[in-house]
Amino acid sequence: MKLKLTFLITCFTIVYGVSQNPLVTHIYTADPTARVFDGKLYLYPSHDIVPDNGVEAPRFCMPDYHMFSLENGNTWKDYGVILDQNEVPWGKKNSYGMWAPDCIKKGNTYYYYYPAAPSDDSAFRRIGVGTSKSPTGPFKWEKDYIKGVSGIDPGLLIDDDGKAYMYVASGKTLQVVRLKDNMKEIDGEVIQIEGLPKGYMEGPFPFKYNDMYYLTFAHVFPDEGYTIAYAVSKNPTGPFVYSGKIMDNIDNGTNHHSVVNYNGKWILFYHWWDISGYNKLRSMRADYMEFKKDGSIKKVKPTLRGILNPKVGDTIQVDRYSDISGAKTAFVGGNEPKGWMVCDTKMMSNVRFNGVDFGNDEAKKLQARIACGQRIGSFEVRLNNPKGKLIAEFPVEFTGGWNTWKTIETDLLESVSGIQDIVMVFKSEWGATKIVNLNWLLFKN
Ligand code: FUB
Repeated sequence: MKLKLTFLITCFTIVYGVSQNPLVTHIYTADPTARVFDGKLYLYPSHDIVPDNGVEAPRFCMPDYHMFSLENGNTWKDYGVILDQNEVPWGKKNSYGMWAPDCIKKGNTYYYYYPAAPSDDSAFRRIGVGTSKSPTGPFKWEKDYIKGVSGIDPGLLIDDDGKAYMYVASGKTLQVVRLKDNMKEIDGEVIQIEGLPKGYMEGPFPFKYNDMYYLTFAHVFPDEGYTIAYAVSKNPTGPFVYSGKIMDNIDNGTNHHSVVNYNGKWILFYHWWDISGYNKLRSMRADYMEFKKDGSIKKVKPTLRGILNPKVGDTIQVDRYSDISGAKTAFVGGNEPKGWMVCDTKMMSNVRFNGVDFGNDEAKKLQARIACGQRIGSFEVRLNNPKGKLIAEFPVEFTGGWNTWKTIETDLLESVSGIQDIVMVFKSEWGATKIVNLNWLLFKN
């Protein structure tokens, strides 16, 4: 555990992440709200940290917000801190309670909603708002919180008629309130949402699909723990009909999500604790989501692979596989930057990684980052399945040990175009249980 906790973290103003799950590895991020503005994908998560020595922090230690955008189809750009807890005009200082935010566009203005502990102690969390002409800020923060409503996890919906609704979680239930045109004041009473199941709920995220209102939320089943669930209604304020789970419990302390349609595909963003091994230090993830013909949502299976397509020139973290057989993954050691590797590669074990974008026959060479403590065997890269077209082959070489890393390179045997699934097949003598440790692959032109 200690090893995992020391895994991170230096925070730069702008950095780039990777295209698999978890989405970023340089800081802990939770509660991802994804939004598409003018065709570009943005993420507005919260930020978990390890408290500094001597700092009295609540169980979730959350001092500020970062935000991210998707660049070049496969990397996440971090814009740094967009709001610090001690810049909240109405907030209690050093309360480390900057929980799940949201951002929405109305007209030409972006409105960023966030919960924080108020200095007047009038509620556990109040909700503040900031405005900007850009989805990436800087935001101008309102001097006071939104009066007449309290709670956590604001989730926003702007209906087709331009009316705005804010959903919040408060007191284990979910509420909704209409906002005035200025988006900074409530319009009418806070409404308790009817038709939802029993059990603790939080993280309401609304969206509209085929003229139905979908309210998705984190829901704690007594014997299962956190799930992601949804309910539907013909009216934004309900009553809603509980319609089932979008994601089962994934052995996490919390789960919190958002749903977005990006380039014609539905994506569920959520969090887990892949890097830290501790459920208060979370990391954003994403997987594709599908609707059935009747409008119900197919349950999403969490994957390591995630959603994006690495291109020629990108590092492919094969330990974030689509499928694995006869091999394992573990944290890398030795002279390697932190990350994961494929290891314990038995004779004929294989790892599949779907969706590599080869462009128009752009790749001519392939690099592999390996560590190897023996000299016998090879590994192949094939298309589609373990017996598919062979596109590259590496004899293994002794690198100095199972934690001593080296980059090796070979020419591609075939021309490859378009988006392809690749499969790495490990070969040696029958009975071999450790052929090579593989960290990443990189196709080059
Ligand atoms: O991240 C802090 C809190 O944990 C969020 O507000 C909840 O939804 C849960 O994820």
